[in-house]
Amino acid sequence: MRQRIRSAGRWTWIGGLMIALVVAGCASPAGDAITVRVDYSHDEFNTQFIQYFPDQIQVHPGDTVRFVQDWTGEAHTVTFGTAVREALETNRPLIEQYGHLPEDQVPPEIFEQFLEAECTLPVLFSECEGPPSESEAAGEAEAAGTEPEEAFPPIDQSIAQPCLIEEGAIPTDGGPCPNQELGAFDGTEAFYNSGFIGFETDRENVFNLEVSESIVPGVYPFFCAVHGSFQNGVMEVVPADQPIASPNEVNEQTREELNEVVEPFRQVFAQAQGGEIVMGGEAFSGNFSGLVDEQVQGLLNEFVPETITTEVNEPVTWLMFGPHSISFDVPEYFPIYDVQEDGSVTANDEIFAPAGGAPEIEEPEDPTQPLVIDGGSWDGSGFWSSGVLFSDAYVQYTLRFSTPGTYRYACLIHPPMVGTIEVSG
Ligand SMILES: [Cu+2]
Repeated sequence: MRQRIRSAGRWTWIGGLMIALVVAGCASPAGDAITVRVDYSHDEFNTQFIQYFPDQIQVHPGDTVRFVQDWTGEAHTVTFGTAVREALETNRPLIEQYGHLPEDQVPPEIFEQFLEAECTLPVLFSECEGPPSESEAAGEAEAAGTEPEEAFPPIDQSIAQPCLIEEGAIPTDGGPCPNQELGAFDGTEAFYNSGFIGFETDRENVFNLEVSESIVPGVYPFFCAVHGSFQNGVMEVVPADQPIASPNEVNEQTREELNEVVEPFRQVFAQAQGGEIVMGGEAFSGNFSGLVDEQVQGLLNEFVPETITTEVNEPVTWLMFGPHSISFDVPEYFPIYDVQEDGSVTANDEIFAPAGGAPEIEEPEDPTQPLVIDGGSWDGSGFWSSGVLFSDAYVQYTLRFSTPGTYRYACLIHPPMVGTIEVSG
């Protein structure tokens, strides 16, 4: 399934995806390394942010930068290289200037300029036509009928796994990169990709970037090859004899930036707990499955209220903002992605499809219209899932329960996102 997801009113692409993979721990944390946070889950409510915090850092040659990712269900990479540099240098200022606007308010020539650059970037689920970033293997497999129509496209292994291309083009065959030993980053590499930062803990998933002693001072942009140039940052290498911000000062800046992006979510969360939110001038009330805010490049991943009480065969309706599923009796181990013994990263197609008798998802012809689905009834036993649903507007999903009981449910692409239904007879 390929989704164009306009998150929180921004013209970006967020492959609504999640990864549950375990990789061996990286090198031990460098003592005085600068830390960049990748994504962020707030401690008062679960969130995800398709951003780096901070998105501008200064380092010295020979430094190590710790990229530390919170586990929100989303996969991210840290990707540098001369092959991606130009596109990032074009798009970063465009995003800074226009990124907060809804797509239809961005001047068409700007949008075109953005797309042209974006389409030269290797991005996991690109919507650009043809190479380089589209996995050609996906199209071929579909054409040959070897993949079910709704299956997740194959994962491009040169994005999912570490990849170093010293010179020349980035592979587009979907296979693993011949060289996965990154070594220190010297700034001359064509493609220098961390691969998916693997799951270790909720808070401490680390990619250590070693900056080479021999790197030429200057500006090195980077981005996430899962989410495209909207998730970007810049590392400035400063000569060793010039001062830069200390790791503590960087952390303080990070904290400030996080507080800033969380604040609008705090407000919409409080509204939802009160039973009503206002989005784009429209009021919505009821049960919420995920929340967004127009100002924020991110998602608030909570079911609100956390517990819903209902009666047998009474309809329960959720309003869903952002991509989510409503899933009962979830198998204990149900990763979105898995790492195979040979290191290849594979997707679990079952995550995205309806299960247990839930209706097939028909995407609306006009993606700006809400997606309204009657999920029927669940009898309280066996894995049941709405499938992962998304609409640019919102999804309205209704389900009934034919058996009294207390049921836990979850969103399959956002691991911390869980709720309870109490059904009385
Ligand atoms: Cu979710």
